[in-house]
Amino acid sequence: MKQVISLNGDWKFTPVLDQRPQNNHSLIEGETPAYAYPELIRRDWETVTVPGVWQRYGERYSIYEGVCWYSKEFDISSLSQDTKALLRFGGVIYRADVYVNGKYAGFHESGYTEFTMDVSEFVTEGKNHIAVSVDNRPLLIKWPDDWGYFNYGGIHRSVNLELYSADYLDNLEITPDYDVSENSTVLTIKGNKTGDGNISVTLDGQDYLFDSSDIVINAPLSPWTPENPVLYDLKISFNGNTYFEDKIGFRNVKTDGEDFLLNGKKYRLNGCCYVYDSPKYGLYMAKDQLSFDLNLLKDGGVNAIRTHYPMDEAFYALCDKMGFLVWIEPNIYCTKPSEDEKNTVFSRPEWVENAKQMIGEMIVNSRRFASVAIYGIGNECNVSHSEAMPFFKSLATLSKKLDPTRPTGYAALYDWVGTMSDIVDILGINSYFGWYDKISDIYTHTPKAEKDGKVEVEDCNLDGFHSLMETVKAKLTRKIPLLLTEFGGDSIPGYYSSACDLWSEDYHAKVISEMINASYKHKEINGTFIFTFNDYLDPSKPKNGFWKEHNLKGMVSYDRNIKLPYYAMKKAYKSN
Ligand code: ADA
Repeated sequence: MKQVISLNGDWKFTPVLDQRPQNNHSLIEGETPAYAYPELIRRDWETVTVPGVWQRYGERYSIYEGVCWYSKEFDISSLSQDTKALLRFGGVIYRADVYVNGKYAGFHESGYTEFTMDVSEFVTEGKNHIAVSVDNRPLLIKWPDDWGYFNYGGIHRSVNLELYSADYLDNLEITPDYDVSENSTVLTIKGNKTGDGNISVTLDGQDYLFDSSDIVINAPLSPWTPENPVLYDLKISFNGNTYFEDKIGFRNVKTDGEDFLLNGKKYRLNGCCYVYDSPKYGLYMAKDQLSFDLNLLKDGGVNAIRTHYPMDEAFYALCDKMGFLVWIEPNIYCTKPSEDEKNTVFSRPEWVENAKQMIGEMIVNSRRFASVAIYGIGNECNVSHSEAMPFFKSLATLSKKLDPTRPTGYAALYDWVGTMSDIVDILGINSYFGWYDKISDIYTHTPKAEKDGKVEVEDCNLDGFHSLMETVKAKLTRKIPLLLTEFGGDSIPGYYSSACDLWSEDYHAKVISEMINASYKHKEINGTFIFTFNDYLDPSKPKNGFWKEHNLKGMVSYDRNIKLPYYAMKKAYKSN
């Protein structure tokens, strides 16, 4: 039997303002910090809502980096000797140290993936207490080591306690695929069955019985596509108890030479990147924000989304329902050691392990969703470094082992492709022709025309882009599909210019339409991902009077007001 107790809702919360060692998680090993005592009087702690980020709990936490403690009491109505108790955290950014009833249950590092902790030996029948210390500081290991998006802190995704007792089914792995030649689903289910009895699966009203938990179901159902995102009811039960009940879609994603294929046919990805950052919720992926954003993307003609880090289940579920193909990746991001550096993060065991852990958790959490199409393994790293290739090879191998049905991808910085085409199935190219090459000085980012004292109508001039593509093609070690995984420019929301000044929405719109048109000149390019859907907090941008803490490459502003480039995207994608 499985019982789920939601630990979402009110928690007690306090920041640790005195960060000397005795107060944080790194205190004397084996000793419980006072913050974790169940009986501690927490009169002076605040009541906050989980999921959430502390930057939204009050103005005073907006730039706080450090340790905060969370505490909650909960009841377990009945518990038997052999009950397995599993805490499931959807995401805690960044390090979580968990205490149950004052006992240390373990820790987890990396902020965007789901993880579980077996707390069977710590829970009791009746009243229980959980305390979590959350640390968002970039300490020893923290991918990425270069921050391109805001460093939020907190328990930003759901927390549940799962209780398994007597006969049960756990560790369910559900992978949907589609056999194009047979016109049939390939639903693979694996799990861990404790006890005798049959597993019953109901798919689209049809019942199937299995005595083992190694299941494949071929059913004559219609394939899922972004244009027709058909989903079917799936229920998995064991000895009369339900372990999974949701909608599921089936499709086949693969590559063939230079082509990206969906359900056996060449498919063009009209994509947009999505660095989720909500003015209301920060990193917490609330359903109303997701649905607002995804509706705008759909209406803008977008059929594919690329994210810079693994997302919440709610996002994948909505993409399944609304019809988006999704490229997800762990935040192995912009890591560029110079050639002469040795023992880089690409080879240090604790960093490598952490990267593999992220890939593993990302795939385990997302593989049941039809929308999830490509597993990226990194973004804009120095892949020519001698330690990079073995690192990325190990990530690609792990990805294939955990889910052989999905292609792997990598997003390269311009022509920094190394021998990546040997390792991944799809190569993404990020380039900003028509934008960064138009700006004279990387610190002030002054428009060239203005600097020379001339005002002239800006033209994008994408010659550089076309020669980049020739360089990339020459560097490929074999034929694989290419995608433009980032391109665009920045615009200040509400800055219009008939002369098409740089930083205006007009110029931004022009770059978007000209780049999409330019992509059609290269048959190897299977799709385009505009960077990015919304403006977002970006600490990596210099404060130059144009950027004021926000990355301004959004089709919509941070507050989700539509910018002119959104209409350019819509026009280009709807006419293709
Ligand atoms: C890179 C990076 C993005 C963003 C972008 C930019 O391509 O992958 O996250 O930072 O640059 O705005 O320049």
